[in-house]
Amino acid sequence: MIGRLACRIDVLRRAAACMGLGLVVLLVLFGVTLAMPVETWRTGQQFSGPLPVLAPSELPAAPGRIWVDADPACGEGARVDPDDCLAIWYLMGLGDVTIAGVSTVFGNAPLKATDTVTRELMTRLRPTHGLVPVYRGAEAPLPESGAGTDAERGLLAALAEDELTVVALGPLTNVAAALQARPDLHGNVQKIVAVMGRRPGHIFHPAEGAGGGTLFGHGPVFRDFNVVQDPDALRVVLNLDIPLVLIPYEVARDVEVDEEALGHIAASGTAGRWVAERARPWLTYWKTDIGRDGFYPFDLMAAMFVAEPTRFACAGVHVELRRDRTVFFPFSRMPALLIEPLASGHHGSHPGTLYCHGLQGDPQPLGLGGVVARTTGDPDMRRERALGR
Ligand SMILES: [Ca+2]
Repeated sequence: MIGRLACRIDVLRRAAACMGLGLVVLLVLFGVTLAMPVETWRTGQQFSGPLPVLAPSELPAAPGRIWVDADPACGEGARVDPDDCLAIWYLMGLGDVTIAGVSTVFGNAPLKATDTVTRELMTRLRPTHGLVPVYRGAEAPLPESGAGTDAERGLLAALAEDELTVVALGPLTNVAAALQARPDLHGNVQKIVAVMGRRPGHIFHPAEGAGGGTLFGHGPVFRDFNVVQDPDALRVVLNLDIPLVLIPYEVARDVEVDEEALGHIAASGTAGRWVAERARPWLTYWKTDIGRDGFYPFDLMAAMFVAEPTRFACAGVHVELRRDRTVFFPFSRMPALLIEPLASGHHGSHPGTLYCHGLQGDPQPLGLGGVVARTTGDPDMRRERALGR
């Protein structure tokens, strides 16, 4: 009996030792994986190949009247992007664009915060740029929330007056709720400019081996935030017969907002100073955890597209909302808005979609409402794009 018990204890000891050894091997393999160099295909460049570029004459003209739907949360935390605030500040500075209204949506922060931040920003912009009404929108994704909000009523009233372009900087909840309620007004939506979309296999990985303080320099990986926040709203928008312009991570990668750019923005006036101050924690996060001197200004790129569409390299694409099986767990399980070039013969949905994947022409400063952000000017990326023309 005692001999049998000793034998069992011995087996258990050996099993525990094997498990321990296996765990150590797994940890070593995990560490080696993280320490491996980061291939550039993770940003969607080499992996997917070049995309065609439409001629400037084929791009939509700059709109005269827009509606901005946004989830501004600048200053609401060190890891909350200030992009909506920068975009609204920039759009308000465009002399030749009328902003019919600004609606707020949950996203970067709960609605209570995004609505408050928007109103604070608009109050600071009002003395120099005039009054633009703000409409409170959805506090949760469809179908729980979205219908019957001030945002929905405001957008529909503006559409009933005249044509406009919708600039959607957050989840599409408000836009979907409003437009699905009134098909008769769809003809007055010139297009929807939305910050989202990616190529299959594309992971939003801003460190790209640049260093940073986490995971051997691999740094954080971002989600296609506006897609995953409300895929049902996106599905509604994709089923509308309204032209769609996608401003993806990929094009934001062409521009960095650094200390110098924030300094210019701060020097522009009261509102610029407020926005720049609230953007600094985000810049610090990019410096310390991502290892870059500046951050990619996602929503600001959509605002720049409104102002200067011909500066953008855009391709006509098919789009599909589905899982991306070319990337690894857990990203493959998230809903993804994936694009394929029109020429690929892929059967997607929603005709009339532009995917603006880069900036056109030589690297040069982009106007930022009278100030300047430098372009990153990645020569390999531009060469690939030139080959795609
Ligand atoms: Ca946003």
